[in-house]
Amino acid sequence: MLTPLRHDWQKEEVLKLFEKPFSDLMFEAQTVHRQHFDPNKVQLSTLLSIKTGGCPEDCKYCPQSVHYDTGLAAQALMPIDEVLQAARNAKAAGASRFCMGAAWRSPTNRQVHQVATLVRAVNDEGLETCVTLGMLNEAKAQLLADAGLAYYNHNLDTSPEYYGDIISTRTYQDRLDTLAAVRDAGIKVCCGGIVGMGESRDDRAGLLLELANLPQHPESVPINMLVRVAGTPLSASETIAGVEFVRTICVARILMPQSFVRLSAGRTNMNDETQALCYLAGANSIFCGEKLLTTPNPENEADLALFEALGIEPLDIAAEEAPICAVL
Ligand code: SAM
Ligand code: DTB
Ligand code: SF4
Repeated sequence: MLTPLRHDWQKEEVLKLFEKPFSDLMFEAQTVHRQHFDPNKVQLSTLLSIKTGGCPEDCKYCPQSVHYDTGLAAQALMPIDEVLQAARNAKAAGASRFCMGAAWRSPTNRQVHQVATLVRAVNDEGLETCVTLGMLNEAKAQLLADAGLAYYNHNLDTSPEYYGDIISTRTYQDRLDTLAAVRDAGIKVCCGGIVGMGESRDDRAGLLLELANLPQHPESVPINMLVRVAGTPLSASETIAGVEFVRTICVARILMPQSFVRLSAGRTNMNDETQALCYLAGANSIFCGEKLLTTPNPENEADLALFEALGIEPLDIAAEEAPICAVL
């Protein structure tokens, strides 16, 4: 029987999943994963920072905030020809989705129109589009939907309880409001968070609980491991153990059976074996390409070699509409 989609998870239930023996948790995650996806296919997205640095928000993990001196050079909105060249390169490297990120608190109307032009141009290259621009109201979300935007990324980042320790310049409710505006405009939602910011397991459970109890599960759930950037307040955070990270992936998979769970930032600090465990646990999407927004990502050759060793193939979105229901 297929695992039903639930939106009424309780914190105790989620914590009980985290506390299971690793082997039992992994088996449950794999069982759910195989009901909905081909376990040997992983979706590839590529990131491009189209407007870098100088952001007025104070997110303590972020190298792009003006509040912290990280030595990052700010850059204005990238010209369309450079964006298109990057999109073509991403497609040639096997990416099916092209994600453009801007270090804004919230885009102005003019900026939304400029990004809408980029979205149309990237769509014309035969790539799915995703953008992450900060807070949106309904009218701005609608403009992006009209341009053919497939996904909007906006993360909850952590649990409601820990959130205030990480960001003071926008509220959790602001984030939920943006997600509702995106959903109402008919754009698919990409929403996840970051682990390894000094949060407790309770907070990791709290983040996944919030995501799973949204009115509709995000189609894409990026789980980032904090990239510790010198100059940010979180640069000296204690690393999260690989097994605890894999547990987080397992629980995300169990709570949101039909969502793509993306093993996102932080892969340069993971060995092949930890990444392999993440794929076993139900992670079925990654960022490929040698840069995230401002920090490094594994080299393409390393990712391809690991895929080869594990028998994983990139998911061809055009050929196979996902998620699928595999026969057990
Ligand atoms: N400025 C927009 C916003 O925050 O809404 C969009 C870009 S912002 C860089 C997108 C996401 O990247 C953040 O929500 C956060 O989850 C993630 N991120 C930023 N810095 C990170 C880091 N050092 N390690 C892991 N994830 C990070
Ligand atoms: C997401 O959840 N992770 C990506 C994407 N959405 C925009 C961003 C990761 C950024 C890592 C730090 C950097 O490269 O600046
Ligand atoms: Fe700005 Fe986004 Fe970085 Fe926060 S995460 S400082 S909003 S770019």
